Amino acid sequence: MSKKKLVFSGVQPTGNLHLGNYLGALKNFVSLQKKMECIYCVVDLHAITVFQDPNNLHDNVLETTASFLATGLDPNKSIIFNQSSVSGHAELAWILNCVSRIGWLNRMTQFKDKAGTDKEKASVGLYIYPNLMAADILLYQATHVPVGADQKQHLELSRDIAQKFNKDFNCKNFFPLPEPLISKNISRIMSLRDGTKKMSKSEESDFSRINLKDNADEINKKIKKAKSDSDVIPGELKVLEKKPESLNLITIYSELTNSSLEKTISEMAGKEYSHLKKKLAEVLISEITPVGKEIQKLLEDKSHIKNILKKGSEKANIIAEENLKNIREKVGLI
Ligand code: AQP
Repeated sequence: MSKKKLVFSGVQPTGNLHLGNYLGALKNFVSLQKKMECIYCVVDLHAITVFQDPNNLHDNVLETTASFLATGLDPNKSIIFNQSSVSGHAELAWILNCVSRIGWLNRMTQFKDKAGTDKEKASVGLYIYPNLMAADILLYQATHVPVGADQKQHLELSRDIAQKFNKDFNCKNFFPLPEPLISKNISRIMSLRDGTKKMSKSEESDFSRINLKDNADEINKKIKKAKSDSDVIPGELKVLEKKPESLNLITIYSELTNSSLEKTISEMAGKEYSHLKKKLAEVLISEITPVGKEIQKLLEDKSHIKNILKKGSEKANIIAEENLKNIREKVGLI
């Protein structure tokens, strides 16, 4: 099998995409599409590891695809499709369920976070979610996976699974070991209400995140209400690190203005947070609201979006089937 560079990544259609998805994943997806072959997937099978209302799920798949397109993903350059339309994901996931070890899954912190205190009631799907993620990547022999830092542990598991498969079936280098591509500055965008939690679609309070579809008014309100500090902005990173909400606002501002964190801190040192918030709302409005408007516009023609997904899944299926043929052979399946 060829070991050329190939990017794979996915986003769950679990609701409005937000600034964390945008800075942690989508922006990176778009820049990679200029340099490498890329496959971007709306991972609907991952979404149902937590119950989704079927009508909402259907709409969210279309909206997530529209968000891909609105941020600049081009279906003529990248393969864009939804996971459940290529059955190879589920088939390989089963094979990898038999390669992956219970002890490895028990170490996954995302399961612990998402399952909460009553783990017995979490779905089995949520528990084995990382094996499906490994299948997503390995099905295409992907070599690079752009993700936010929250997914680093799952990526490491994918590498362990790939390595064990290669060893168990005596096929050295059969699966490439996928490399995570994690942006250094903005690996994790945190909640606007609690700087120790990541910004997330499923967080109850809408004030915890900036959604890609928020209008200028909503962005202004959310940034004004964002937790910060009564002191002026400190000039040292060490001091800011003890104030996670403040550091988060400065990190977002520095990312959106393409400036280094150090430069932004020295520019803001000694100023009131209201000054930072005003500037931050301005840059957010100028970068995010055009994306939101484009999402709305794309959603007016759902058949166009469905058509893009259909064409993408046809292309993805060809690659998946060819790889699956070899995988079945290695495992001894007829
Ligand atoms: N806060 C974040 N900061 C940086 N990157 C983030 N990503 C998600 N949140 C942040 C990255 O976005 C990509 C798609 O994530 P996902 O939607 O598939 O799953 P998730 O990480 O579980 O995102 P959410 O918003 O927290 O969804 P829910 O609430 O449904 O679980 C990934 O590359 C992720 O790293």
